[in-house]
Amino acid sequence: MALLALLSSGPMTGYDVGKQFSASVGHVWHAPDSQIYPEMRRLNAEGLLSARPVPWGSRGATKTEYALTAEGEEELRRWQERPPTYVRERDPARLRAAYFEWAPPGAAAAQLRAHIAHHEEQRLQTLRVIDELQRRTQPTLARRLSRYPEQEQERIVAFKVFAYEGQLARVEQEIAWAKRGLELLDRLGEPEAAG
Ligand code: VNL
Repeated sequence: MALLALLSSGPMTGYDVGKQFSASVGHVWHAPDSQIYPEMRRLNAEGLLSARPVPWGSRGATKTEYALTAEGEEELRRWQERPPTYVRERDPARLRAAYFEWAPPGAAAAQLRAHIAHHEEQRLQTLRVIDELQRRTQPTLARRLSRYPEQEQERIVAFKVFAYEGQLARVEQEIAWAKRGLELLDRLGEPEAAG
């Protein structure tokens, strides 16, 4: 569905799909190139994407350009009607934290500081993405907006920003949680040496 959503911004070559995916929808739905290309072929075989050769360079070579079909658009609408599915919790940071009594001296605090550093980085990236979207300078979004009249553009931007605000709230919560963990470790101190 992330690929169909990306292609709803306009037709693009397989190469551009790979590039634009990671710079747009890939921020909320990560997929490696190794998954993208087979999936494009599958969506094409299912009739949700069309593929056509377009000229490439001056030597008569071609590259494949993919476009969302009418069935692909219908699939996007059906997807928006389906209830979301939720996966059961599998969180490596929470799992490790639940058993910090096994952490050698300093290891639990180091885990939490790494957790904070990772999410501080994610937070900055998310803020950069939100800024690009609000300025409408992000290339995929700019291209998408060019296909819509002005009065529809505002809600298209607002929905993208809304999604990243959810991501922002989550990373900020992770930072706050890990900071509370550092305080907890301070309060509890190191265990007595065994034996
Ligand atoms: C789009 C552009 C989507 C930039 C994004 O994330 C993004 C888009 C969902 O127009 O499809 O960051």
